Amino acid sequence: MKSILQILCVASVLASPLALRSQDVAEITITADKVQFLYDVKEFTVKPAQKVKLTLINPADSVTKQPHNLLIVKPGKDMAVGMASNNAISDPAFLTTKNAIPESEDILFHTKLVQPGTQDTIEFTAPTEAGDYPYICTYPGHWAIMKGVMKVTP
Ligand SMILES: [Cu+2]
Repeated sequence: MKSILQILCVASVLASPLALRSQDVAEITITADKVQFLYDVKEFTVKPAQKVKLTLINPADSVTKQPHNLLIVKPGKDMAVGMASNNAISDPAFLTTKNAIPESEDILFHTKLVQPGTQDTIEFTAPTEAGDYPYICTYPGHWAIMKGVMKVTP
């Protein structure tokens, strides 16, 4: 009888032949801090045009009950999109049906507004252009510190 370890080794070799590795889906999981407005992952790297599966987890917290989202924006546009979210707070639908996503052409990909104790997974194709793509939470007031960078590197 084969050991579990042997089976796992065989399975991982079969699942990721070297030649196909650049075509693999990048699976990224980012968890919001329970108390502070922070993501646990501040940076991740993908290849141009790589398929990406990104999950944002918002851990349950009965005290703060703080929702978060995650938006990936064009290089250098984190402040512009963040300011747009601050300005959108007067819209009554902003924190409900609009998922705290401001209207901006600088937003490339985004999760929904993730309530405590839930998560959201999005799938997208990374930009073809190499660069540093900021990601931010646009719940009003969070974007200045709740941020990270998706590096697209050949
Ligand atoms: Cu947030």
